[in-house]
Amino acid sequence: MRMPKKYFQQEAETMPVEEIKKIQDEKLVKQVKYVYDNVKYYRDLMDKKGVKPEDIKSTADLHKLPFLKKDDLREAYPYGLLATDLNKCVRIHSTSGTTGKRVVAFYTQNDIDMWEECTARALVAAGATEEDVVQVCYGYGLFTGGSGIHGGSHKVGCLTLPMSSGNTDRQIQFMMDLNSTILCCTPSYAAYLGENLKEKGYKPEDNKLKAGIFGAEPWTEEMRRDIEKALGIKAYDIYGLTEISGPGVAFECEEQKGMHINEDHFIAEIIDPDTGEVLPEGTKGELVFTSLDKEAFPLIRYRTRDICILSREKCSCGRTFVRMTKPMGRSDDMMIIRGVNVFPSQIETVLLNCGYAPNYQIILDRVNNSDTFDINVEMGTEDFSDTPKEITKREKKLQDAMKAMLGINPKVHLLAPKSIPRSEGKAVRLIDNRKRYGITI
Ligand code: DLL
Repeated sequence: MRMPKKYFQQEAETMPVEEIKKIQDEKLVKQVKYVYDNVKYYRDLMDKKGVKPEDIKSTADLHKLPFLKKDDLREAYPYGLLATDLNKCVRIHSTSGTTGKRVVAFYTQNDIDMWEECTARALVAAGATEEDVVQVCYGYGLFTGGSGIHGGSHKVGCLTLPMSSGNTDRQIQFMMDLNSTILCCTPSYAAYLGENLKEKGYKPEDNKLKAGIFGAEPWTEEMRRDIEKALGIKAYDIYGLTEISGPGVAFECEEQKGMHINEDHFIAEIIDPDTGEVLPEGTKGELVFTSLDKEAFPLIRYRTRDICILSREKCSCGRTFVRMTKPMGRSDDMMIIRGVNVFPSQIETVLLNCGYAPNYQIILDRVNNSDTFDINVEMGTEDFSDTPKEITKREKKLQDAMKAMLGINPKVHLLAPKSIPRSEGKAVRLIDNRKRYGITI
């Protein structure tokens, strides 16, 4: 058996912090000039703030630059933030926007290579070598999970099983017949697979899995322990977002104490979500990313809305990249349901498009490690019906419209007018019973 390599790109992953800073300084100056010259949207934002590319001489000047928010992406949809000729782009991926328009991110071949190197780093940190069989059950398609990990797995030289999500019986059959050694999926699906394996009479030692790389949604340390026990593996966290590339912006090493951010490609800042002020290391706040190498869709000071803490404490794995904690919450109202990002404003858009008033309530819970998602919606007094057949028909129609907008299927319940309790102040739109299990997003 081949000894696992410790790092995919040792030089980059273990370089002294002063060197990381130097590289970031140089790349930042170039990237800011590049966006200013090539993206009118940025030029306007910077001009409005009175800052020119020449004002940015190093990362110490980063705070002078304007933030970019998800709303900017909606405003610039679809090509407004594209920094290169569309002919140079080879792929798009997409994630939820706050209303009907989705976020679309573009990639050149160099962008894809850089991203796949990041996911390869994550795989190697979890012990991957070319002898491994990597079962990728993140979704393939517009979602970045499947193809991002898939590309990294190729770079490491692993045998890659492009399973995509769902079809649990086939997942288990391939896992057992093809001897998968590394499992990549959302943590809730990993837990679900563990339960299914048990139901089918398999013990943890019956599979050949040694590690799992799980992310795209919040999960707790308790959940990590359950998954590790159920599958007989070591479970690693991985973080990322479509806007910045996808999975692999940050990844866990064998220490399992926070995720190393790939700082040769991205600068991370923590800000106060209310004031925008940059906070010192070790303080809890909103994570902001600046890309350093992206060609098609470079983002400067992009507000992720994820709340976390950064730490530069030395890590025994030898990597020098700063570490982020698991996201501890959001500074907006985004929910992650079965690994899919959902905004209440998307639900309101569907209701309005389908002729309903936005009197609704979202109820989330977790049953057998899987999210349940119910939406109660009031009927109006004019179109009220109490015929069960008619109600079922309307519920189905609304449910289909929700599925088309959100990509996941809620259970829609139509209720009599005025049956959702009115609150004195802000409407209580969300009842998230998953908090009982430590899930905070
Ligand atoms: O979820 C990318 C990804 C795919 C990451 C596979 C890891 C594995 P988006 O769909 O754009 O991209 O969603 C990004 O998901 O801002 C976080 O709020 C949340 N998120 C991602 N990873 C984690 C994680 C992908 N490990 C949003 N823990 C981010 C908690 C996570 N939340």
